[in-house]
Amino acid sequence: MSTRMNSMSSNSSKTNDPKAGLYTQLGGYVGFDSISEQIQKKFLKRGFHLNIILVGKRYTFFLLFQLLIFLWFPGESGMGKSTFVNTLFSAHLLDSKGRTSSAQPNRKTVNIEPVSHVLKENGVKLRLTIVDTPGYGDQVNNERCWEPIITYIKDQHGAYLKKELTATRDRFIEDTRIHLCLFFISPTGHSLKPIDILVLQKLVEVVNVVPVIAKSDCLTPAEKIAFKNRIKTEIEYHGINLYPYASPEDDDDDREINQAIRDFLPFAIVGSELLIDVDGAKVRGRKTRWGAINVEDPEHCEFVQLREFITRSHLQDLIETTQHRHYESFRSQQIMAFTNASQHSSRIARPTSPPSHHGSYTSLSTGKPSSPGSMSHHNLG
Ligand SMILES: Nc1nc2c(ncn2[C@@H]2O[C@H](COP(=O)(O)OP(=O)(O)O)[C@@H](O)[C@H]2O)c(=O)[nH]1
Ligand SMILES: [Mg+2]
Repeated sequence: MSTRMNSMSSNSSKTNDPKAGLYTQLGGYVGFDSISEQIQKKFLKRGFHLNIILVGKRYTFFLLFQLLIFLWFPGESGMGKSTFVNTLFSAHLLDSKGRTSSAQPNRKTVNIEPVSHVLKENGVKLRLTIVDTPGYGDQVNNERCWEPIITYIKDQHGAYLKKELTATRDRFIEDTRIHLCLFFISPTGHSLKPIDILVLQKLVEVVNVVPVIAKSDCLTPAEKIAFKNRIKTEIEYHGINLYPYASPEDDDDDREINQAIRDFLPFAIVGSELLIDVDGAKVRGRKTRWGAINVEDPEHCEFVQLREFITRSHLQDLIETTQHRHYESFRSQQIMAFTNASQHSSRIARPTSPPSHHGSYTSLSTGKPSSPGSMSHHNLG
């Protein structure tokens, strides 16, 4: 406290800072500089919600011998989504659908499956929900194959809006809105498929999307660079707006960090829950016929940079951007549609009492308000 006190000026006078406007100097220590500690204490008590959705195309086999294996053991080969999340949070959160023996077929994720865990690190409580999705694009007709995923994301916005609009709303609304979509790209070494582009275009409208090249150990370093550059070119060509976004609030440091992240996109990753022996040290990695892959070695893959970005530098920004960008746009669309619908119906038949703005919900396609219980987002956006 004495250092704080010493830093105070004894005179109460006014100085003019061109940036911050008029400052009034304090005559003694007041104590409101502890607000950051108070906020921290409150936040720590409450904990954080982080919701991540995993999206990927069905893993396609691209080498002849892999095609033969596929014919022998038909089924979906996972993209490594579950393994990657377990690697990222250094905990077994999701079961791998991979084979445990060569005679077993791979199991498939058939439904959108949210799984929640509470994680604790140095007193910080994180309620993490991972939403696994079935691989898109493996039907005969892939028209609108993104719809279940987009509907799920919008449903979470709708549920939050519904709770926000109730007359006696909870002090803390349980947040199931998706803060991050990890988009897994098959390590084919070719380029994105038209279906990948379409799904990406739909996703970036509603959620923060970070693309990753799954199982990048399947590519040689040269293939990886070429594949990455092709993906970057396509993303730029199609104007796909990935996270992180530029913000007017960014200072030079933010701009520099965000540019470094954009240069990495899509992150070439490898996942593994196994500890292997490398030069006498136990590391998380994969042992192959050609050697060992250390997941945490930046020479081997970009896992460390992605983890730094998601958990250490941008966790709060992912949550805030979901609120300010994606949820706000959903909310304003809903409220505008509701206003239009109620104006339209009042022109047709003048109601005896004004419609309640609490808890009702508007279907954008029909323009008719529906009750919260019948809320559905199939027609939205
Ligand atoms: N080569 C390689 N295999 C991986 C990697 N990540 C996971 N796998 C394997 O791929 C199979 C499917 O993994 P899983 O995480 O269940 O995929 P999901 O179905 O997309 O969730 C398992 O046998 C994993 O061991 C990786 O980075 N590289
Ligand atoms: Mg899985």
